[in-house]
Amino acid sequence: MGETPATHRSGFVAIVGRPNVGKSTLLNALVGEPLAVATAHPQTTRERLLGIWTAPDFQVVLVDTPGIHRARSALNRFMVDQALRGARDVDLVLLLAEAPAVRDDEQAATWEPGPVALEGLSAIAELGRPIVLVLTKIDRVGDRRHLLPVISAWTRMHPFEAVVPTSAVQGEGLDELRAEVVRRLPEGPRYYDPEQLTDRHLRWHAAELVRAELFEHLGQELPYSCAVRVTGWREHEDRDHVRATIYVERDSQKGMVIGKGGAMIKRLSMGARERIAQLTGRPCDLRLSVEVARNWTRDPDMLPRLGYEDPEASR
Ligand SMILES: Nc1nc2c(ncn2[C@@H]2O[C@H](COP(=O)(O)OP(=O)(O)OP(=O)(O)O)[C@@H](O)[C@H]2O)c(=O)[nH]1
Ligand SMILES: [Mg+2]
Repeated sequence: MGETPATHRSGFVAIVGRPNVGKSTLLNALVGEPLAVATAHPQTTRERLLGIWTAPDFQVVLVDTPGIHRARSALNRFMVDQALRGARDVDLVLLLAEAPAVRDDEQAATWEPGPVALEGLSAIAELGRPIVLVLTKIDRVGDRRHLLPVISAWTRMHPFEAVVPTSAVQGEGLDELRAEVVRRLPEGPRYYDPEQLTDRHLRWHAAELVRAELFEHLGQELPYSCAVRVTGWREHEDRDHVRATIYVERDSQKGMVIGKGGAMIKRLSMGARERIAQLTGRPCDLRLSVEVARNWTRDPDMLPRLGYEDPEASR
């Protein structure tokens, strides 16, 4: 594992916030690898994922989480539960909020976080861990001076440890964020081998990459009705043979995923195969099939059968 200096720091740091604020993108930017699927669609992330960020003098175990929202279906309740579990017992929480698009000084001076954002803050604050507020997507803020009143408005809501404006896409603010995180971690050893990047198996990541393709090609609604499981993985000479099943909620959705003459499933399979090959560094043959798991997003008994089950929940 290699020697670590006596002052080595380590700990668990949760990344939480509303859907689509840039949690998965930030995890990827910090670790420097595309570990978590990030898309333009809210509620992309469904499960916790550990991203292991190792440097000579620290190891930060980042916890990516689903967006906190008002959940109705069984799947959405599972997602919010995953987010809150992710922020429990960590050394530090990064609460992400998008830097608001304000037009002028007056709008900036009177801006306040909305009620749903504040609900998210109070759910996290209840867990009692120290919180750093991370303002995201500042590359979209025309006049950076407008960030100051926004930061003041947030700090009136909670005694944050620090507030760090960032743009994960442009790499801005990440050095400052790293410094704010590492100085708050206790001295301690590495928890994971520095070669290890996540806590998930290759199969899990492959299923996520198929989901990323679904978000890219299936329109606005359908991806939310889909779950993906990898059902087979065989290494044969220089390539992997992977089988995966896409579960949908209704018969009509099955037709949409397959497409006319199988055009859509072919397209999905080609895209996902590329993504999996990039992950493994080897060519991949991917066989996708589609099955109906009727109303699975609303049926708490179905979720574990499709892989949505927290190992800690049953302990
Ligand atoms: N302009 C800009 N866009 C960003 C930035 N960070 C993330 N995004 C975009 O915001 C969208 C959502 O990003 P994600 O990382 O998937 O957000 P998330 O918080 O993980 O979303 P959920 O998993 O759905 O809760 C994607 O289209 C990203 O490309 C940023 O720094 N600047
Ligand atoms: Mg995400």
